[in-house]
Amino acid sequence: MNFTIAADLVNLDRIINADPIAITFFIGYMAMFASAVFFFVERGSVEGKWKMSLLVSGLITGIAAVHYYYMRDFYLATGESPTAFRYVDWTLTVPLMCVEFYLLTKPFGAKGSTLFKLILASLVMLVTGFIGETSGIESNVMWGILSTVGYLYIVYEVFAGDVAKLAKASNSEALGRAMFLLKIFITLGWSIYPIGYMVLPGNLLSGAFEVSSIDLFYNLADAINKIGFGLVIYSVAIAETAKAKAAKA
Ligand SMILES: *C/C=C(C)/C=C/C=C(C)/C=C/C1=C(C)CCCC1(C)C
Repeated sequence: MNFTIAADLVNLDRIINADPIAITFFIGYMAMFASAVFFFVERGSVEGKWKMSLLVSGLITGIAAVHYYYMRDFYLATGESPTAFRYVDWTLTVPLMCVEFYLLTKPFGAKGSTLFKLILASLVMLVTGFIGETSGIESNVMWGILSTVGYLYIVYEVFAGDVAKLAKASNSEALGRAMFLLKIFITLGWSIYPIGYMVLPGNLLSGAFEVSSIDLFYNLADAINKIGFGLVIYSVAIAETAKAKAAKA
């Protein structure tokens, strides 16, 4: 008992005083948790089809909150990067982000096959990324390149493939606005992850940053992409709900 209290105090001391990575795990956990509560509660303020989009945003941030809880503890206990937790989190949440794209374009005719292609590409990206992070110095560049192929395929779908064509054909101002912002997330926001990956020993940025800073990159990127992405969808949902109400009145 006394032993765990002492260990907790040591951990708390690290969070408060010295360790920026521990701090970002701690803040990440709270921010994901608060966002999940927000998206779940706000489902009540939006109309019809938008409820499902907010539910998915709540699930993405809720799943991340649980993983951050464990990642923070793992990091504090071992001082090491919680790679396995990280990839379990992403394997659940990135396909859910693909579902968000699907839900946005579904009223304009998106097909299940588009969703399937997006999810498949994200799984290729994540499985090869995980192998790269755990396979060591000789091969992480090669696995990183394979993973980037999956990533670029998603970018292609959103900029020029099915998702882009449907968004264009929809003539919906709201969807156009959402797509514009989501494209920024998927290019700038998501590119923080491969940059973080490149600090691995033997990779392109190794030596430029400490290896442990990989979690700073990932934690920053997760906050931007999971919470920011959800907020974009939320703002479109609120605007569209107000429009629908005005049309009815
Ligand atoms: C909520 C989590 C998200 C949005 C995670 C996204 C992750 C990526 C876009 C990861 C991409 C990677 C590459 C493109 C190459 C190197 C390996 C990865 C997995 C870090």
